[in-house]
Amino acid sequence: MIEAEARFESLTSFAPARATFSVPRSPVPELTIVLATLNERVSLPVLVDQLLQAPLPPLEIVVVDDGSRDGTREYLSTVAREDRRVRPIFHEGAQTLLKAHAQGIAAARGDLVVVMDADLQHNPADVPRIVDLLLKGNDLVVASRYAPGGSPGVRSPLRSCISLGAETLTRVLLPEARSVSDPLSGFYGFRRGYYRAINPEYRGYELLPFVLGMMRGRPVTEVPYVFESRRAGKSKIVTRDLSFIRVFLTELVLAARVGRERGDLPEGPPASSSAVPPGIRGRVEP
Ligand SMILES: Nc1nc2c(ncn2[C@@H]2O[C@H](COP(=O)(O)OP(=O)(O)OP(=O)(O)O)[C@@H](O)[C@H]2O)c(=O)[nH]1
Ligand SMILES: [Mg+2]
Repeated sequence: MIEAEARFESLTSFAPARATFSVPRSPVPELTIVLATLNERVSLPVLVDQLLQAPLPPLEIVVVDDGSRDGTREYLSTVAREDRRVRPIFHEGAQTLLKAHAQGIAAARGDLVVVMDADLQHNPADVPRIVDLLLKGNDLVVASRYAPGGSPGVRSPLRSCISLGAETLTRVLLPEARSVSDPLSGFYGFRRGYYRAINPEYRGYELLPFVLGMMRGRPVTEVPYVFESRRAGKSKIVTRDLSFIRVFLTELVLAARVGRERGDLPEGPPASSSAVPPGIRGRVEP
């Protein structure tokens, strides 16, 4: 291993978390919605109910919980017993959103995958639109706060500056991110056939830069969305101690590496995917 690689490995590795896979299996779904939770007891039940009732193809909801202490786990255990479409994966400690999402996708069984936050800042009413575009043959659909009609919501000047800096850095380091208006969106859907497992020790915040690299430059379709204000629970990502900056920078370098390792990437979508209607990809759907 060359020196730079060794340095990144040491930055990104830490003790493996113990996982409990509590998985009552439902019939194979077409769609997997991947959620990560850290103390989301108030928002999660509302989100799960809305997703289960939404006009969507047969689905499962995989929820990766990292040691929540506010009753989220108890809720998940109960709902999973009642409805086999909800599949919790329990970890003992916080392991970062990137790792949690990667684990959720590794457990996914649907040909289509949607990733979103569990705190209702991503509106479940937007999910059918993303899924519809995937069903029409789009490979990666990104919900964008910056596409016409979208909004990043109300945020402090500091938070806006942090977001702008992070987005700019992402575009500098990642060529695949340059054509996307919201390259750090946490709300997106893709065909699982394009996904390639990342090193399980990588940690960070957003998986989308990695997914962009895995798409091998295929066009990305964007849909606008409004980032809602958090109404319950607390933000976990932007913390006072600024350690998130180092984690984020490391994550971007690793994502750029995934984009460069093109020779190893899967060639195309799963056999079940439909033909792509001409002209629908690579643009913003109003
Ligand atoms: N499993 C797991 N989930 C996490 C972790 N960190 C955050 N989450 C979840 O990831 C989602 C997004 O986290 P937030 O802290 O709300 O991040 P954010 O929406 O970018 O920030 P705010 O706008 O301040 O809320 C929520 O569903 C969190 O519960 C983690 O380390 N592990
Ligand atoms: Mg949030």
